[in-house]
Amino acid sequence: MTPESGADEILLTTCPRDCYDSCGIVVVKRGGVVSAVRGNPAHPVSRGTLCGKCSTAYNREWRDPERRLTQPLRRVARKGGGTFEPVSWDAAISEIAESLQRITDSHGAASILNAHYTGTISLLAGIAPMRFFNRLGATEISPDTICNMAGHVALRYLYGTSLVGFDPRAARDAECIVVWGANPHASAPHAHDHWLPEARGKVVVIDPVRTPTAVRADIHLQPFPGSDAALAFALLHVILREGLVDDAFIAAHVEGWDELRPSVAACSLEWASRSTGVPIAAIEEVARLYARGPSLLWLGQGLQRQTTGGNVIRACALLPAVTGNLCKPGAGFLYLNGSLKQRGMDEDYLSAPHLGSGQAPTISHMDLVDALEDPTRSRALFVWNMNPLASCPQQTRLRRALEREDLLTVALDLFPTDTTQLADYVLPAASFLEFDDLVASYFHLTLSAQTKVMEPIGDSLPNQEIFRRLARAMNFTEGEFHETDADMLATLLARSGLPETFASLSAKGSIWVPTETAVQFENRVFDTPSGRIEFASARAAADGLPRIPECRSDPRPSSGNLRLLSPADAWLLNTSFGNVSKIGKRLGKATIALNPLDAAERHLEDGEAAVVRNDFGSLELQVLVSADLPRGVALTHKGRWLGFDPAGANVNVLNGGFKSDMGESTAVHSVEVVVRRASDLHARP
Ligand SMILES: Nc1nc2c(c(=O)[nH]1)N[C@H]1C(S)=C(S)[C@@H](COP(=O)(O)OP(=O)(O)OC[C@H]3O[C@@H](n4cnc5c(=O)[nH]c(N)nc54)[C@H](O)[C@@H]3O)O[C@H]1N2
Ligand SMILES: Nc1nc2c(c(=O)[nH]1)N[C@H]1C(S)=C(S)[C@@H](COP(=O)(O)OP(=O)(O)OC[C@H]3O[C@@H](n4cnc5c(=O)[nH]c(N)nc54)[C@H](O)[C@@H]3O)O[C@H]1N2
Ligand code: SF4
Ligand SMILES: [Mo]
Repeated sequence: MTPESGADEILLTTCPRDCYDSCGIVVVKRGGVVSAVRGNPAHPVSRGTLCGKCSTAYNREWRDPERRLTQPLRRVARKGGGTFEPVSWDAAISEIAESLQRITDSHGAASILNAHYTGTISLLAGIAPMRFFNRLGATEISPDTICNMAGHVALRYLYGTSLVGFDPRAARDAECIVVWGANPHASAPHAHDHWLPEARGKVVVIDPVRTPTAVRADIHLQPFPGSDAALAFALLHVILREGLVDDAFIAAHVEGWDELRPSVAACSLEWASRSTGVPIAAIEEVARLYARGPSLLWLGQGLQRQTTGGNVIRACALLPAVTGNLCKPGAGFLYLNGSLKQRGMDEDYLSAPHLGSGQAPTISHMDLVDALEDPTRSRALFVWNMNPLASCPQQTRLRRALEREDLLTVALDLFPTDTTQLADYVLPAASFLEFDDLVASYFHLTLSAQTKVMEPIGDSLPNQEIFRRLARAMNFTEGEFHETDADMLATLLARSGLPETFASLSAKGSIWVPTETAVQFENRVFDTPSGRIEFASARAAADGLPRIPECRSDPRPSSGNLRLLSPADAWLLNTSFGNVSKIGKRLGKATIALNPLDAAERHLEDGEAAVVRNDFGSLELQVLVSADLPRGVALTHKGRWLGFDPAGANVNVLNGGFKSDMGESTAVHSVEVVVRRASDLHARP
């Protein structure tokens, strides 16, 4: 790349946030110092621009030693008091190792909880720490249960995998793209800006909220949250009635159509329209368009964060197989392209499950607070790549549980967060700009280099190095704990069969794997017990679930209640960037959007303060009256930091942690609340 004026070096790297886009980045260095982090014009996704949040944060707080954690810290005084003293790495590591040994001897390693998620999705920093936890035998807080586990389980019953979706490049052959329960405007900004507008087919968005992506779509269906299985069955009903079923595809690849067909035939369009709020004519139009195909179906993660989210995904995912929109160009469905194998990456090599006994327990994030409240179940908690106090349910109880003086909490982060405030040891993690790694996008089929462009700030270290040091301090002698980052990157790439070294990949930024557009399930092999697509699943039945997806809809909220959605905010990435001043100014006060009739019924006006509450907590939010929402639905966003709210809480103070029907996964979009004028409540004696 040609250096721009005044730049003495230009480096390519990749954004490793938990985002569909995995943008390519250009880093400009002047006088040996990073002077700008921006989009790589040559990158097929970012095309020269990063999203607003990253271009803001990466050029400010993320490189600011005054804002980052720079030294290991040890708590002094009361737990949660937020007073820490700096300690050396050696002292921190040896003290933590000694405590872990003591806990293992007295209570067993299963009483050490490992809570982590996707603060970074780069491979070494995201996965290699699992070597330590597998060897230790700690209890893992099942990562995906905070996000998307219901959908994974549902798709595994049906197709045998949730991790191999359509290749987005297939859009060039698609006549129709359905975006169902995803909001790329916020969660995949470049898919919103480029991929969808450039698609030649018609775009259908199915979302209770009239999102900016829905506004731009050719057709927007606006179902009530949790009613999507009814909508899917109604679409199937039209497809069956009008002879649009692909019988040949079903005969060749599907188990259980005969079992399912009666409930499809019996699904009344009048009932479905009443349950979902979607007009019959719109259901018919989308059914015909989708069935004609070739069609792509993007199943978003918002779709399954419901008490019946597993059934919803199972029902929606019937569509590609019933209409034969699969195994051919321009067709398929996508939940996540999360298979690292597809990109040639050996995940087991990185996480080394063989180091454990194979019986390491896991528990759901929905049950984390129960485990933390019980000193017989939890003696220590590790938190890395995550800010659970802000992102997990049962916030009030969680805070109290984290205040337990007899719980050893070790938190790794780039910044002092709501969660690190409650830790015993806070360990400074290096940012993605400060070490080499690899990033595999979970949407586009890219493999990218995350290239070190500057030295770690202060004494910070990459996650994998912190756990390597802890492993050695605990006398874990296995070779895995002696491999350097460079060793691991070289091994990963050597095993991938790709003609790349880290240096060659870093020079390119990103490559496509495979080079040409992939056809989903091209070999027509499905990793289910029958080897076919299982509409009827004996495995689901054995797990206590219905054998076939059910035509049903969540009941509407009880009288006076609203269903509260809290999806991704365009200016936050989960909780990341909640501490970025410029973004905070832009975000302003946290809002709750209400349909004009719901607002009027509560005598609430735009801009007024509302108290939002339920059995789990209460939160003051500013009312935003918006015709973009159906009646009965309220909208706020996830990711605010508690420390920036006058009451020290965010939306998860309202989340009771109810589970979805599959995978013990979050049902956060099923939360119900009562909304009232704050002034009425304050006026009360
Ligand atoms: N109400 C509500 N709550 C939700 C959701 C919702 O829709 N509504 N969504 C849920 C979903 S989908 C998810 S995925 C979770 C996400 O919840 P979290 O995983 O808690 O959110 P993140 O912001 O991704 O947390 C990442 C933390 O990792 C830190 N980090 C970044 N890079 C590194 C690194 O290299 N090393 C270390 N050690 N730390 C790093 C960041 O500074 C940040 O503090 O939230 C869930 N919570
Ligand atoms: N800017 C930004 N980008 C992000 C994130 C972020 O926090 N901020 N988070 C990242 C993470 S961890 C994840 S998991 C993804 C999530 O990104 P998405 O897959 O887009 O999921 P959500 O943002 O949870 O919700 C998407 C849409 O689902 C809709 N929805 C909610 N309930 C229902 C329902 O019952 N039916 C239907 N049809 N739609 C429903 C919501 O109104 C919302 O518009 O985004 C990633 N990208
Ligand atoms: S968060 Fe997403 S859109 Fe923003 S720079 Fe990173 S990958 Fe790109
Ligand atoms: Mo997520």
